[in-house]
Amino acid sequence: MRQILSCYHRTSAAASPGRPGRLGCRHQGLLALLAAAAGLAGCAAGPGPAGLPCAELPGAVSSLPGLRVTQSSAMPADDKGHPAHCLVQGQLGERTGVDGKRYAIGFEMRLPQAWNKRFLHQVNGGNDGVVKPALGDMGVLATDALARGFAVVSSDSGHPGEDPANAAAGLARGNLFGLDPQARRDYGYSANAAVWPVAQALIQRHYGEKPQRNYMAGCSNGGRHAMVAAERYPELYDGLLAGAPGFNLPKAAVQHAWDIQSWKLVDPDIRRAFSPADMKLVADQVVARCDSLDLLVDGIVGDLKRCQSVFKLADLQCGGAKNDTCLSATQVQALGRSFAGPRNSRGESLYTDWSFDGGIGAGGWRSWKLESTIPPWDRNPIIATMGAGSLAYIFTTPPTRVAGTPAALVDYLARFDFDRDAPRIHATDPVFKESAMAVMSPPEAADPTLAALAKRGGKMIVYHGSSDPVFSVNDTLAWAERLQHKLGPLAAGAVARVFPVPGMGHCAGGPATDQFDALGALVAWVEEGKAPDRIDARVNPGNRELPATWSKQRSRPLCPWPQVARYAGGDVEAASSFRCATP
Ligand SMILES: [Ca+2]
Repeated sequence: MRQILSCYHRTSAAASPGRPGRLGCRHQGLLALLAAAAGLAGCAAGPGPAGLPCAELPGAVSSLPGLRVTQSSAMPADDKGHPAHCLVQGQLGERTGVDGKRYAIGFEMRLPQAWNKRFLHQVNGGNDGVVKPALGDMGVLATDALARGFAVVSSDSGHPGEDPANAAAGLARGNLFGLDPQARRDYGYSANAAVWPVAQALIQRHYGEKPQRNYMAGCSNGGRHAMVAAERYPELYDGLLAGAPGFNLPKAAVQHAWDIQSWKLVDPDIRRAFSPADMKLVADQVVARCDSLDLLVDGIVGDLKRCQSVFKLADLQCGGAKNDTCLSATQVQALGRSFAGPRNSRGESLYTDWSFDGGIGAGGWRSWKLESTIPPWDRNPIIATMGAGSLAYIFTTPPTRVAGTPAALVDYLARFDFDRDAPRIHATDPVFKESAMAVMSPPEAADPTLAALAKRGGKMIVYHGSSDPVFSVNDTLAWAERLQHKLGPLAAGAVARVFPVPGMGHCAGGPATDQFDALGALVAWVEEGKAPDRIDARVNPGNRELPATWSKQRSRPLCPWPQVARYAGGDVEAASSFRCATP
């Protein structure tokens, strides 16, 4: 790989006389290691002309071992703001797993003609397994990264999604790759290290120079990827954007089993444990009790932390029979149990607790916690078992085989034993030499320093919906507090800032100002040294879950934890009337 990069280096220098290459020796050594990890070796096709057109890119990288480009097409500008670009698709590191199945890292890269000289490594949600379009669309951004001129790469993290045979059996989301340890590792972290140098090679071949800045961005599992990369591959990225980071994903899957068992205290059919009206009642009560803690009654719980000691779930318990204005005693018990988080019989926490916030009555919360469908959509009953297959196949060692029917998946979660089964997310065996937690989490998650990222001047922005039902905002805020405690608030804030989004669910949605330019804020921080003291956010006017009393133009600053938005006078619908302050 050292040779490969020398080739690119020479190519670049030949194309741009007088512009010195920026590839340092330290980088070469690192990339050689990464290339070795990715199974790449040897030299590319040799020095060639820089700025190769799209059609010539496959030939230019064809001798990279392990890389097979399947398509390279010039794409026209579209009506969604995307510029004309070169679309490259391919497979990397094709191999046979210990389960006898074929694996490869599928990827695509989009290289815009009008390039802003930045690279964005898009990391995706769910269980991966799908090469999502490399657009750099985060859900909270009005303009995606490709439309901004980034060269964007996206991958499936090394495994296929739906296996037709599994889909026929009703098993959701292609979890069977968890039977292969390399596929687990690729999903956890190593696919990103394999894709990065390929993306760099395509950029250098297409533009004749390497990117001036490298970024990574994603939400949910993608946010997890970014937090993992910040620790495992800090040399590769100048800036990382981590939305709703599921950096303890196996633990969050344990929570899923805990939730199912909690809801079953109320009703064997978990959909009926809480009606939409019941959850709206809870959310309304949270807002009623906590809205004013941030000193402005505006339907937003800005002071999330104080809210947790002020809001009392037990206040909602019916004095007599259950009716529309209260919860049954069992409902109060079940919801309290869920929000307290999973524990084993010794009382040890197995994940984290959760925050009561104004968005927990929203449809997204319900969909993840109580009521959702799994494929095949037309045949399965509505039921929330999205994490069951993941917990069974990917996050326990050895993998647990469960039937793919909704009933079997619910049964697996309902029988999950928090003493016997939960420790298996930390377990290893001769085949799976890394535990699921080791594969999926940042190595220093429990004691973060971000030392290597900070040393090179890298930056990370994290955002997280306060009503996220999938990954608890409390887990992310506790991580921020550990970092601040470890480094001191100033040093911590110089490398990473965490922005809770009041009312927002998982990655977007809910009664929230969920549209904000976190990517632009990251670029300004990395490239201009403008640290994000606030990120102004606005509502999506088409969001049907916005309270009727809110302006469709409402905006608010998102504030770096532990600060909260304080009203400072003026239009209550405008972010400019607020400042971030420590409560
Ligand atoms: Ca308020």
